[in-house]
Amino acid sequence: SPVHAFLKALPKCEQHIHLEGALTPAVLFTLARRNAITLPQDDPAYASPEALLARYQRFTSLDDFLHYYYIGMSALVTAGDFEALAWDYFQHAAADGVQHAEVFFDPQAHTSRGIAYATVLDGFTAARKRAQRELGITTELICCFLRHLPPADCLATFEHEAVQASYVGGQVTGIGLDSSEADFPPTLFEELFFRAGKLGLKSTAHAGEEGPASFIADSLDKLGTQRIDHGRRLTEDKELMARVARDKILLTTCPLSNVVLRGISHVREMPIRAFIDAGVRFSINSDDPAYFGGYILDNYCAVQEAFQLSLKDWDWICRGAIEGSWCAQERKDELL
Ligand code: ES4
Ligand code: ZN
Repeated sequence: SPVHAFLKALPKCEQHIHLEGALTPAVLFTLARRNAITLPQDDPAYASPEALLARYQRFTSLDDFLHYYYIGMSALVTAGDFEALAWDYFQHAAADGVQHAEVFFDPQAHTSRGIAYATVLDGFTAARKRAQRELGITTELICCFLRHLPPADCLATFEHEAVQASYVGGQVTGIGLDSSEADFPPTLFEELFFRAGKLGLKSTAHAGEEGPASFIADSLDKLGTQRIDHGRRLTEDKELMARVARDKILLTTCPLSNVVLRGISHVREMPIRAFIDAGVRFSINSDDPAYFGGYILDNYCAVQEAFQLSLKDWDWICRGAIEGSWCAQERKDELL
């Protein structure tokens, strides 16, 4: 349709995609077999890729999803596995009209099961180079920390020699904070974000996905993040909303994710109109495309179907996503 073609052609930036969330059931089963990884025998969801995909359509909460997400990534072992995963995502992104992608990964979920950080990084780095060369899309890597783990574990990972080298070497642009939100407030991670800031790293945190608006305020005030991932519950604090608009803080929203994980019951409940009216900058993203039934363009289409935005609205959304990106100014100028 003309609408689909219009949305596809928009110069999109994706800033909220977990590379491990691009692992499809089909690839998961292939890698598990190849790497001799045993999937849970006591959960019928692991009977087949089809059964697993069907289970993904019945998530009840963020934690229900995360359970499957962490099991899924246990099939990733070699640098080639990580490269193939990221390359698969970059191809989807390019096909959807993404020009620039800033992608998350969860090192602790790999190092905790004996996979070296260098293995993960080497795989992703190879895929990024190929994406630039063969697809013409630019990418940045954002190293996320798992907030359900003790802050001391997060600090230890941050200080690990190979991790520090990836910051100094410029392979990693910034840090993020993800996993289960409600019981793990941002204030637990002040030291981590302070140290990242001292190194000149950019930072962002998941906030206002399942947690309250105060987690958004604390991420900005106590962690010093430049962006907020999700941020859907910002509308619960109108004063904070005005400040986020004034300071041009980018929210990286994920409409289909929020519906699948039951934060809202329909995309119509996303505060898209409220954000536009208040001048709050936001981007539209896929989060975990293999788990939530859609890549970035599916999210753009769902938003358009729900809100019937104007050309001017879309131009403003895409402009905000470009301006809120962490790439060099010259690249932004190309995209604008
Ligand atoms: C995530 Cl949807 C979501 N929320 C928090 N952490 C995550 N990690 C991967 N997907
Ligand atoms: Zn996320």
